[in-house]
Amino acid sequence: MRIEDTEFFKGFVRMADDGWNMGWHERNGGNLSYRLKKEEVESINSSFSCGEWENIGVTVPLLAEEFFMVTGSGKFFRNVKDKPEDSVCIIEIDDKGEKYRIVWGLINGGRPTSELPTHLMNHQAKKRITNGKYRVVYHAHTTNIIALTYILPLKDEIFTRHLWEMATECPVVFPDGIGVVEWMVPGGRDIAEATEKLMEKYDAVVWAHHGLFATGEDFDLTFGLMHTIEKAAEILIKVFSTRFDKLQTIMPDDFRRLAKDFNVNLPERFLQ
Ligand code: 2HA
Ligand code: ZN
Repeated sequence: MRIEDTEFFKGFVRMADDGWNMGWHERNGGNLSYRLKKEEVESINSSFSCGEWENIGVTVPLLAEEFFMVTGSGKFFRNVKDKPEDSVCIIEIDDKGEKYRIVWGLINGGRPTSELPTHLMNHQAKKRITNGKYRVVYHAHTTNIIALTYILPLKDEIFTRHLWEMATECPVVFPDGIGVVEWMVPGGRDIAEATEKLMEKYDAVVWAHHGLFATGEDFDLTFGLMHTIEKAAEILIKVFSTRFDKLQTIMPDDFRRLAKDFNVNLPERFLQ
């Protein structure tokens, strides 16, 4: 079977395009991953061609020998629909959960999403807790959730309660609440571990001044959770009418740490 003709592939591409159309994926912002079912792998593995094994950066033994479809690092959600073979890939995890290799996609080169450690640690936690039911992890730069991280205390209880108040369906859609991670350098093990810890309790975790992670059983439920939370945040922003001062923000030293990790030059005159 052609990979492009499978239901999971079509669902993945449609979800990426929906996210783009929501305005949550400026430039290369955001990332998406899906854990394939055994029968899905068997239906397509004749078209695999295996790359080199690479370190994941975290260890995920519970995901040994699993396959994931993931967006590529530096790739734009805007292009997934028209150029999926350039924008996404399928990866295989090794038998120890320490390495991955690309088996399909990213035909013009590249790597899986820079947030692969967070995606895989979230998948590992959810696979364990839900007995394998959850298969999707989604990260988006949701405008109104990000705005709220400048004006609300960064506490699970406060974010959850405010968002629950914004629409009656909210406590029904996310009864366990949502978690909040304070500002951290993205892309590494520390933020992956902090997020995973909260994903043991919640299906969605806010990254302060950055975006939101959502997890779920399938594409519909995961996209729906992201959409519901972001819509509640939009209502709250409208209610507040932006009358607060910022309670916290990204600090000069944080920008300096970011510059170091991401190898960019941020002139000091902007950081005084
Ligand atoms: O560039 O969203 O968090 C992808 C991201 C990093
Ligand atoms: Zn991001």
